[in-house]
Amino acid sequence: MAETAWSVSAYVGAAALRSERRQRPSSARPLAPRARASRHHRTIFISDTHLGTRGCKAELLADFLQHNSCDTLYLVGDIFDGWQIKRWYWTPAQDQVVREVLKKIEHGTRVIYVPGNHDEFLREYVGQTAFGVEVTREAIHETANGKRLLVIHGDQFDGVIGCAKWLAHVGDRAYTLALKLNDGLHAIRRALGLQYWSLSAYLKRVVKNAVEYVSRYEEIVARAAATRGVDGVMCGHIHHAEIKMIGDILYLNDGDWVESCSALVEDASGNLEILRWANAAPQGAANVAPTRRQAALIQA
Ligand SMILES: [Mn+2]
Repeated sequence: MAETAWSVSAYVGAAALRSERRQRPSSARPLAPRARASRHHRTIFISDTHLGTRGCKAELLADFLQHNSCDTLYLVGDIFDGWQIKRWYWTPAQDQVVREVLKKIEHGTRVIYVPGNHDEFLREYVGQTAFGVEVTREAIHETANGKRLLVIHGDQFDGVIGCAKWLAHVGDRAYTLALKLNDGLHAIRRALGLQYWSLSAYLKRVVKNAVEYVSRYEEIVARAAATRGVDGVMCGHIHHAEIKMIGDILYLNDGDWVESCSALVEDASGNLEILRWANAAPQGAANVAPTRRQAALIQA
């Protein structure tokens, strides 16, 4: 495990150096110029990017990071996918994601990394800072309007929900297959000039079990947060972005970058919002839609 962790961090370092040299045009497809201005946030939360897999929507994520700056960036777990280490898949766009994060650090953004279950090898580094990234088991984030949020990835509740970890691995295989089909569909739709649409996200939405799973998960996380004396909880893991009150607890989930391509952001007043980046696909250069901001604002 330690060896795996070492090679991944070495790889990230090497990737950053290579990227440095790749400032000139290369064979890598450049991102289309964006028709949007950059936006600054007090805080950005992202998770479940699953870098190292085919499912990762790295071009969209790199584009999002380029167009959204922040004082603090929380990486809320499953950023790298260590479960896929034998089938490691890396692209120039994923390189660029790493480069965008390092660029943010250079520009003064504080980056806090809370490892999840797919990048649990990084939990060995809890309490340390690597490449300017602070690694921590969990964090307490205080919003601009004084709300205290417990920041966790959220996989620790899988057992309580009744899903063993080995079952999650089996699920991961099936899920990877669904994502492959999804990417094929994405390529066809792109060729037809249609907007990004997620098959796996759609399947999850229509499967009743998944819905029940999500609501049970949300309640369990909120209940656990209540015992910690915080105002809210910020997590990821289930790939389902959300902002809602559960009892007295503000439940926040920043979604993912394999299906929904969403982030949770906080403005200077402490307002929280889910940003969905999927409809601003770089590939749709001729027809750049404005970023759809969904799931509304909440006065936290
Ligand atoms: Mn997870």
